Amino acid sequence: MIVFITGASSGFGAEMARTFVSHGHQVVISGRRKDRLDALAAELGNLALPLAMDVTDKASIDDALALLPQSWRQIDVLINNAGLALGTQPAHEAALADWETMIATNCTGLVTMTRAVLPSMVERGSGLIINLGSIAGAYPYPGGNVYGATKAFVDQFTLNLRADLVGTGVRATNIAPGLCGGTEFSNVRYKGDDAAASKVYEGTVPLSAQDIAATAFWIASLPPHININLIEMMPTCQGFGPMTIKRG
Ligand code: NDP
Ligand code: 8X3
Repeated sequence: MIVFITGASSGFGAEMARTFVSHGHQVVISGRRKDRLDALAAELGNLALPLAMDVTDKASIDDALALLPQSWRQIDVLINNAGLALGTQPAHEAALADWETMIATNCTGLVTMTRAVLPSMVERGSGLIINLGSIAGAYPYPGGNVYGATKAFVDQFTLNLRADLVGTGVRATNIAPGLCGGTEFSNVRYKGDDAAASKVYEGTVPLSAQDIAATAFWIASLPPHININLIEMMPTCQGFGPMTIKRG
């Protein structure tokens, strides 16, 4: 298989690259930080191809895809993993620029990549798109505002892809994880406040990037007649908050 992973310079994406390469698959590892991609490519050997690009910039995506060598062009699996949360402030205090960046990355970036890669999958009658949603797309929490909304978009876009792709042989899946540690997700969300970031996981056994990578690999290894629409997964220690009621 040829697997194209966005956001492979850290976290889930890097671990998914390790998993697919360890099973003998070719993996395009993409992201903005070229040094990270080069280091991962050096670790993984010639089954990994580093490709620097920014999913918020269509020209950057187009340029990167145009650079793919001929033997890497037939993408079997696109994993739209690049994404981020910024901030935990309530809606009336959050920075508009943070909201715009989340929408540009988690929504616009994901659909731009999908639109670029999908036609050749349909033409070949096979392919798989795995999108990284989140439980934040299904359940609201204070400070989740636009991050949760972008992940709800991912959920519904994946289902609508399914609606369009029935009969084409192309599959689409949304993996929607809950609390997951060992990635840079919270460091990014708390803008480099690493103490606040690590507090998120204190006293928990969160999901790991390996858990997500194993899930993505399992989905991609299923026979072509099976489409997993949605996998929602949480660590056992995570549950749901009560409804908020302001009294008095
Ligand atoms: P990380 O911060 O470790 O990884 C995010 C990746 O996205 C990085 O490789 C980063 O690379 C890339 N990225 C961010 N912005 C861009 C951009 N504009 N263009 C290209 N690449 C970009 O986080 P995780 O691995 O934890 O998260 C991966 C995905 O999983 C995200 O979509 C996240 O929302 C989702 N998720 C995470 C959960 C968690 O608890 N960790 C739970 C549920 C979902 P670079 O900076 O080099 O561009
Ligand atoms: C990441 C999970 O609960 O921090 O998508 O929003 S959560």
